[in-house]
Amino acid sequence: MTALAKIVHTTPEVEAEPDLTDGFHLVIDALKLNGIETIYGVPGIPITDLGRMAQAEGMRVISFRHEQHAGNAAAIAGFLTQKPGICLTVSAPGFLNGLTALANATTNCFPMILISGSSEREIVDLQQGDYEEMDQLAIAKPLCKAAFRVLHAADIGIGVARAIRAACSGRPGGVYLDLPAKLFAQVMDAEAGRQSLVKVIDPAPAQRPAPEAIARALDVLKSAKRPLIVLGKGAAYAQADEAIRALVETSGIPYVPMSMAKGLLPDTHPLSAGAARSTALKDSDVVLLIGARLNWLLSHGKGKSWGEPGSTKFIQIDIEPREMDSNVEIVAPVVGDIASCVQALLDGMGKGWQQPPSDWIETLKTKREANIAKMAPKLMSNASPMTFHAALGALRTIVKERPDAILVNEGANTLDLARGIIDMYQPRKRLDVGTWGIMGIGMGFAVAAAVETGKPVLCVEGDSAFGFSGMEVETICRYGLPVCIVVFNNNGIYRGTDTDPTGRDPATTVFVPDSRYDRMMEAFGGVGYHVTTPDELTRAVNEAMNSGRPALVNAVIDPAAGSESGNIGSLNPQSGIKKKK
Ligand code: ADP
Ligand code: TPW
Ligand code: MG
Repeated sequence: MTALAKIVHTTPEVEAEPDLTDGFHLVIDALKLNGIETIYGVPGIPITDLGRMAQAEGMRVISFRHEQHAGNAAAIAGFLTQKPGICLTVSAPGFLNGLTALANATTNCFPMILISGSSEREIVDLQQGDYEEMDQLAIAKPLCKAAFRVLHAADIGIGVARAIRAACSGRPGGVYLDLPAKLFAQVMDAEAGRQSLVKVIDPAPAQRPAPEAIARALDVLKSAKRPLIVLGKGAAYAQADEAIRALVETSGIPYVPMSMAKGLLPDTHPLSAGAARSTALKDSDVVLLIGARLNWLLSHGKGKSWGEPGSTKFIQIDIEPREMDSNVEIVAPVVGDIASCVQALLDGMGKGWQQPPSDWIETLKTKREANIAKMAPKLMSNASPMTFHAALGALRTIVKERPDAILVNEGANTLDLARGIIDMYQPRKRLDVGTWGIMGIGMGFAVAAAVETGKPVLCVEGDSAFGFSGMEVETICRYGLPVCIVVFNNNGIYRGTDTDPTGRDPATTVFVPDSRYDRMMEAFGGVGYHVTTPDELTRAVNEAMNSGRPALVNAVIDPAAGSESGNIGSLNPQSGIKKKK
């Protein structure tokens, strides 16, 4: 059903007026026509009624406490569904709050559309000081893939269509759509309005790779003695799960998953080299990148994570041609969508494909088993307070028993150690801080993961990380979402043991010691748990996840256990000035 509004009431004496529609209803109709059923946002002038009307028209409108979290929800909804997630905000400050999420979505190649109300062009452009005045379009432009403004109700259909296509096609990303307040109230004939809407046909068309590119890639792969596949979150996004599994298994090439590609094949797969990552990167001679960029997370494809310069050849599958050679030479660029490219490689391998030399497979298997064995006793520790490893050992078992649950993860030690310790078994079940290592995605991702998939969500949060979006526990309670948050409470950022050398203030990295985050959840009617041992943690999380109700487990972690910046301490600049002894 469309949302035609009878704006003008007819009376018996007056000739019947034509049916009318307005900007509000056209925005809703345009979204619904394109299969978009959910909006994440924060209400206020001029979009309060848009949210109300969208709800009345049957859309799901999830209201947050802060736009950044609504934006993060929209972004991860985009990642999970391949449809742009919608974030709706008010003008200037609400827009700016949402902008961080839009920029982060663009950086991570997640399709989303930030729709912000704005104040009147006439006043903004003359800088006459309107309510929440800001040139939002100009500010958004450098931070997203595309930015559009609609001034006439008759253009809403095409504006929404452009935004959807820009977000989803090619490399996905964030799009900004500026809707000035006056637009919402503009009235037009309902039939003309209906005609003006555009249903985007095939928003992300298949982009088939050139046959020469596939032949070149296969030649390079065939020449490899120690080949490796790196799966990135682009591969997870592409939803080409069966083809990717077939490529790995047919080729017999070991693979390393990037963080959000974990579970594309189960981490326990015999060809997974995740637990032998360092050896796999360093010793491989040919690397096939599938939806993974050679950015800082892969040491830019050079340096000490990799073999001698020139000893590793890269083949790269990516939909974005300009990604090729961005850091090092790509000897076989394969430009196209992952589903098509992977299928073309598989077809080209045919029956006569030679599996990689067995000594390479054995090397990685031995390394992987050694690393797993080395880790095992740490995961069993019963020390109190808990170490990160012991607490994560407990959660690892829970995730193994609940493979369809979605894991949201942020923090420093809490992130890096969870990524290594918690095995994933299904695609798109691990959502985390992504390309920027951004703190604050936790609750927004959790809300959207629950709303979009209906699956239970387990959030594993550093106490600092949680604080960035913690107020959204109210949102989680309000919508009664099946989200269990575990706060790894080590009293601070990285550690809880630092002190101010002058003795005046708390150190910059510490929080109120022994805080009870569980009580935040109780404040809004959810269930709080306070746990100090792995057994208590296991019991609490199982109880919470069985109940399907919002819960927060305050897990006490040894404040001395963490390391500075988790695994990336080496990125910290060091002062050139020697400390006086
Ligand atoms: P990770 O952080 O997991 O290494 P990145 O975000 O760096 O992953 O890389 C994801 C890459 O995937 C981007 O370069 C993006 O262009 C690409 N990508 C996203 N979707 C597709 C797709 N459907 N087909 C091909 N490439 C894609
Ligand atoms: C938006 C810098 C990286 S990790 C982190 C901060 C503040 C928090 C680490 O403490 P936490 O984890 O979560 O308690 P743990 O287990 O090590 O104690 N602002 C933004 N993003 C980032 N990445 C930072 C600051 C940072
Ligand atoms: Mg901490």
